[in-house]
Amino acid sequence: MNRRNFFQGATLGAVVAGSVGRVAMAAIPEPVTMTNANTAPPLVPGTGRPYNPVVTLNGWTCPWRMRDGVKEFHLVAEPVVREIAPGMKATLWGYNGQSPGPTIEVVEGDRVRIFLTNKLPEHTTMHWHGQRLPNGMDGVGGLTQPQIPVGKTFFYEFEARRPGTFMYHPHADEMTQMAMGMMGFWVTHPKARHPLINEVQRDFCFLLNAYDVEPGASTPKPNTMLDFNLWTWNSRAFPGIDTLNVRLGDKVRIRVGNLTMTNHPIHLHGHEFVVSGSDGGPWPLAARCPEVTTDVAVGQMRQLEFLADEEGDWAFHCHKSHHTMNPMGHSVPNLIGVDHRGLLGKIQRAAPDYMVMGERGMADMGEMSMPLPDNTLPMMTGTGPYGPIEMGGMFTTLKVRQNQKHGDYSDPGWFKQPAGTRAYEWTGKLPPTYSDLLPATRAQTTATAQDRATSAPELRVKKPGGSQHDH
Ligand SMILES: [Cu+2]
Repeated sequence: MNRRNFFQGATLGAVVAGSVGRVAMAAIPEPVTMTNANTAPPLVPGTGRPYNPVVTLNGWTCPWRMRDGVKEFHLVAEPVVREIAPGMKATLWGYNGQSPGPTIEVVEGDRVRIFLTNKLPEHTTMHWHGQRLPNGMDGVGGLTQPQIPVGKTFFYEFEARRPGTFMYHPHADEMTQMAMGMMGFWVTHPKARHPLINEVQRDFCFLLNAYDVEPGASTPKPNTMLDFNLWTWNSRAFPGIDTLNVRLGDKVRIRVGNLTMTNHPIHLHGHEFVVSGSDGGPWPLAARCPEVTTDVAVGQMRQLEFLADEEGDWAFHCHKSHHTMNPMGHSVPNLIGVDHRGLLGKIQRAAPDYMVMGERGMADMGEMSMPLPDNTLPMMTGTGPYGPIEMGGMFTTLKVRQNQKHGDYSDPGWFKQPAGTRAYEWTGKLPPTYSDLLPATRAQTTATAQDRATSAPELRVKKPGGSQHDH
């Protein structure tokens, strides 16, 4: 199925029903393949209970067919070529043409049957992370089922018993198969209004993953445990990660699962969110507190929820600074503050590829267009309205716009900041808009100081060897 057909299938129920009719007599549903890494529009359910679909960042939702009241999906485990960002493609293993595989969306209480065809060069299985299910459907090769041999199709069947945020991945030669990109998202929507599950206008999901691909190569090294060089969301690195585009005033949920080898503190600018749930289920209200960063540990899933009430282009990223970078040599010496004028040329005459960290920091790299080996990404790249963004890896933007239409997920372009609301060079006096703000700010400060004087306990700080100072 190409993108055009998929759009039709996603938006026109009749087309879905027609194609279901055509294959209804077949024993196994035809697998659907995605040919690109774009964010597909939400797949509005044509059959089964209605729900508010999710949008998978640089991904898509797996179409299904209903047969005798059972929702049937067909996943094909196979080698795929995934574009990590424009300019770089990786040779991965995935499902139905992409890594990660398509998101599975079902409704609480649905009976689900998933056919899994193994087109890998080795055996595999599928584990349904977080699900309540019969033991024999848990997908741990050797423990709960025999491995699925090359060329064979197995099926899994269970009831989606609890609503929530889940994922799927193999439990067979795990280190290799997950390092190669085999994983996917799973969302079980509640069958009715749930006291702990909010209705939202935008519901995004993606998985955190990481690869170690030598610059110039395309296949990840599965033996790498810590030293990854591609930090990705749904197997995409900035600037290849699509932006999250929402309408001002939308309630937004972002579901994140971590299948890397380390934790990721996920950080949102300009808003506070609560963690409303995890793969363990919706969290009790008393357990939700405002945050701007939340750590997602390995094997964990988190749902971030917030009201998008500040217009603008807001950075949304992992807060580990090395995870917002693309491939770099880890043996690059730090020469900040070292005057090495003249040195570089001499070394490069002996070793033409030699490169040093800039003596002023690394920012120059954002603008530098160095010759790169084929099929790799600049270390930090992506250009905004004010120049290079100096980011890579796990970084994208939440775009909040007043005139973004309901249900419109297209990129509105860069935010046009109202005049006088952007940081800029001090030239001796403040612009009128800032001066206007000052009296209010001063009054607030005074009030706070008075409050402190009347209510806060007095602090006395004794400096070593000095006199006491009141604060
Ligand atoms: Cu990270």
